[in-house]
Amino acid sequence: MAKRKSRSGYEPDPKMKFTFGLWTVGNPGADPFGGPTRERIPPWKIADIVGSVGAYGVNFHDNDLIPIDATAEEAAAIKKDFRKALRDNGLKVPMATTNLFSDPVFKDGAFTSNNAAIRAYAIQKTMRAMDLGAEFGARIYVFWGGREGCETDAAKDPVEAIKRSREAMNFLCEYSISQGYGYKFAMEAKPNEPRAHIYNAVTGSYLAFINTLDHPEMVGVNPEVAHEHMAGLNFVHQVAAALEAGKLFHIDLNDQEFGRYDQDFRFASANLKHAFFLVKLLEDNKYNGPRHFDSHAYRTSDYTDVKSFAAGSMRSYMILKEKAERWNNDRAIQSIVKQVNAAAPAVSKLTKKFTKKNAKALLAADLDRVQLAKAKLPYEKLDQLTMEIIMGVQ
Ligand code: DIG
Ligand code: MN
Ligand code: MN
Repeated sequence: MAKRKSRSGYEPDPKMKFTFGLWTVGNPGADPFGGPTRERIPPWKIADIVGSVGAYGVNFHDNDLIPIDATAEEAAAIKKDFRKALRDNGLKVPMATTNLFSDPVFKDGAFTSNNAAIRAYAIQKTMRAMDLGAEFGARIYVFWGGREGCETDAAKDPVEAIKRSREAMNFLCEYSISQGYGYKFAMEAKPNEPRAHIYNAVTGSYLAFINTLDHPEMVGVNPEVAHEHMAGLNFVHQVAAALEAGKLFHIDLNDQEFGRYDQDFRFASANLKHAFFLVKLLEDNKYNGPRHFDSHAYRTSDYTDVKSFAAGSMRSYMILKEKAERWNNDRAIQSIVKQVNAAAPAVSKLTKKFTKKNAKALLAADLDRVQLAKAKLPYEKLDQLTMEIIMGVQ
């Protein structure tokens, strides 16, 4: 059996491209029921914390970096300090995005607002944020429509909302092309919060929406663990659908109790089994995009504990990555996996491609359902072996 690594043996691997948003490590701990519990720190200081735990990079919304009301001089000074911190810490900026949810102007949506001038302002703001992201080398651009929704369907026609989203996305794809930014756009779903109902509630909604765009090849998805859990879904299956469609352009890792508000917990800190199978899926499929921790420390943490949150996020991923390798190399497990995947070449070749001959042969095939139903499926044993790897006894 592979020698277990020492406690310190799970350093973040640069090939994992672990990233944190400025808004995650820099989250000052406010919530809807209370103000900040930590001092607000500038982007350069957040980058120093992210660099100190050995992350690959840092991401930002336009206004995480440049406040919406900053003067040109203030913006220049902020960017100078931030650029220095990126250099000093060897950090990259793989992803950028737009804050289309904080300012009151977006209270009834951005791209889907009922006000045409606000829709235009949202697109303008995104163009400027795309410029800013490109300035720092970002090649992935995330769209999270936190305000694209409603509290009452009396307010907006959901079909019209889709058309407005499509108009914005088609325009912004063309903008990226015309500017030569080479962005890969990644759409992030969420079922609710802050709106009572958010359009494109789950990743699957976006996988359908993308195909209706003028440049579907430029657009993929950015699934987030907490958001699909809020919808009561199996996150691993949503990511599998995105991977299989070649649309997993980015991923937001965190954790979440089912049936709760968006908790954005530290990765793997709530549902260890789901986290294990997610890491296994990403590694088995050689996902090579950034692994972004869109999460934040408990409100009770000081910045020393925030560092533990960030380091723990990456460490848990590395530990689960090793456990996934154990699972793939475990003889007892692999022998069950082999046993339950029964081949039947005489008939399976018939359905690879339809022909009248294959259809005739399949209709004539002797397939005895009673006999077939007797196949052994020792999933209890398989799951116990899996759980023992997760629990650390294998
Ligand atoms: C929330 O889960 C959203 C926003 O934080 C951001 O727009 C996006 C980027 O990861 N995730
Ligand atoms: Mn979230
Ligand atoms: Mn997110």
